[in-house]
Amino acid sequence: YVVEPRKVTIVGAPLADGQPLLGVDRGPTFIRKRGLVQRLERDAWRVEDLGDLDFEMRSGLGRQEDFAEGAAHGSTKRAKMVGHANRILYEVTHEHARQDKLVLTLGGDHSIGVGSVAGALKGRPETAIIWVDAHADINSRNTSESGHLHGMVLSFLMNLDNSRNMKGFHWLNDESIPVLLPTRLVYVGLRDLDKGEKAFIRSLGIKAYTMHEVDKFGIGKIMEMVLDHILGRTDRPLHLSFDIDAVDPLYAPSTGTRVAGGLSYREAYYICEEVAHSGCLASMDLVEVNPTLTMAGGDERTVDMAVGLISSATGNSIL
Ligand code: 6HN
Ligand code: MN
Ligand code: MN
Ligand code: MN
Repeated sequence: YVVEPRKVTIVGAPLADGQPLLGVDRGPTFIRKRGLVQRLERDAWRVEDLGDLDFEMRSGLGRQEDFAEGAAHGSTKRAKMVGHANRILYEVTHEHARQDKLVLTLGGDHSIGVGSVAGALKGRPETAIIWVDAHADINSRNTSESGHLHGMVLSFLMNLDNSRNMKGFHWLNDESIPVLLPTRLVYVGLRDLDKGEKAFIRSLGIKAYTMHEVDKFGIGKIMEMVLDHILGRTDRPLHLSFDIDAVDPLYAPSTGTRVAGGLSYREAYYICEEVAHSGCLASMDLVEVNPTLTMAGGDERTVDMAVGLISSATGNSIL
């Protein structure tokens, strides 16, 4: 599968409402400041940067108001705001996927994956997804223990427990947006799952390479198995959803839900290099970068890692 030769669209998705910590909405700004566009241009991409989308709701669901807004409507927090933002993102990513471009979405928290993947699936229905994350992000409103929507992305895309009927997300009930099939998803890097998530993964038979398998087989073999599982001999579009918290906090500390025991620096890069090598990358999210969480003096490791991983996934090879 080949996107229109070397054309990439960058979409900033400055959303923090899928989790409780401010700052992750500034991820796209930090990533651009560290030279993303220049890196892509140097690698011979024609870059169209759409800037940051405007997710403001006129109806007064501002940040200042209680984050626990959701409490009044059951346990899921800020569903209206997150649903609204994702609808906007979905429309933009769909439009550019339809035009055969590489679509790069900069988060924002991982809840933006609802819109970016829905747009990818509508524009390129054969799309398969590699979800690189410490977490499985597959809770439904029934299984979520936190009510945070960044932990529930895949339940919307797969319509588990009828998620598409949640307030804010009705727009997903559109036959032209394919429901994500369990066979079209593969996880890498998992190490912190909720009980209900384990049950979903087992009962749906989703392929999951946790850190245990990374240790056991090594990242080389893992990526062979990942690509074999979702591509086989076919040539379908790949969507890479990369949550920076998949990487060990030693290398990527500036993120909201750190979990020890993650991907090494090289393992993270290797994943992106192999995705590039497949020649099938059609869309990508880089999410959960929150540099404001690092102590005074600043820490550029996490943002640099984000820029480097995007650069590798889009084909910048070492030699
Ligand atoms: N992420 N499983 C936890 C929850 O709240 O549902 C953590 C989710 C983390 C989500 O990192 O994108
Ligand atoms: Mn995630
Ligand atoms: Mn995560
Ligand atoms: Mn290879």
